[in-house]
Amino acid sequence: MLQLYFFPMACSLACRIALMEAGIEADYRQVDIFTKKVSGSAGDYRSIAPKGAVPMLVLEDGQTLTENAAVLQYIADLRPESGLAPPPGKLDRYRVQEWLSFVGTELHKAFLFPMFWYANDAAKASARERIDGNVAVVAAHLDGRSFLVGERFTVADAHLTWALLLLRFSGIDLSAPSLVAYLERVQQRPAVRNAIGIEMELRRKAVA
Ligand SMILES: N[C@@H](CCC(=O)N[C@@H](CS)C(=O)NCC(=O)O)C(=O)O
Repeated sequence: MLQLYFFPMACSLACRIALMEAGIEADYRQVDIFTKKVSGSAGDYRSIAPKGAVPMLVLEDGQTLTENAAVLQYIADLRPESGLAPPPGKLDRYRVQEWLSFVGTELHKAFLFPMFWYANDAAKASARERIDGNVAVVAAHLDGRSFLVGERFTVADAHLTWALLLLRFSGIDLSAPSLVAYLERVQQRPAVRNAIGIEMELRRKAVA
């Protein structure tokens, strides 16, 4: 069985959403990304995951895969019929990769790390200044569209859903009608709603 190393409501949520959308059972292993402790184990997470970050997927043969963009596409390709990623070679596959990269770099790292990880005030101010422009790019793209790419929910939507939830939590203005409608639409999906519900509960316990 696949194993997903995750921290509740961290970016690994996108992988849980993708697994649940694909109907793939997995063994979920909770990591404290601050102390690097894995629940139920005495060892240091970095001994199996040198980057120390989630998500990490352990494949059936024991190999590990990291980086949301790669893990999400791997999950999608396990169930091509799910439509979670268009087939390799199609332009829309590159569109999904384009959005995975944008979410992972311009929404996630460019904003959330300076805000939450030991940054000084100047770094925080600069990240805040930049994020509105990047959010506007997403809002304009979603205007008149149901999903980021094509007519179906893809792993790029799983990644964006997580990023928007974190941006909203951080007080970023997501009031553009296309973003409001998008967040409502994706959270009507049972897999998305269940994945978020599970992780919110685990997060509450983790910080209690
Ligand atoms: N580039 C990686 C970033 C992963 C990442 O930053 N994960 C965060 C949680 S959202 C983490 O585990 N941080 C702990 C750390 O970097 O020490 C990806 O896209 O998967």
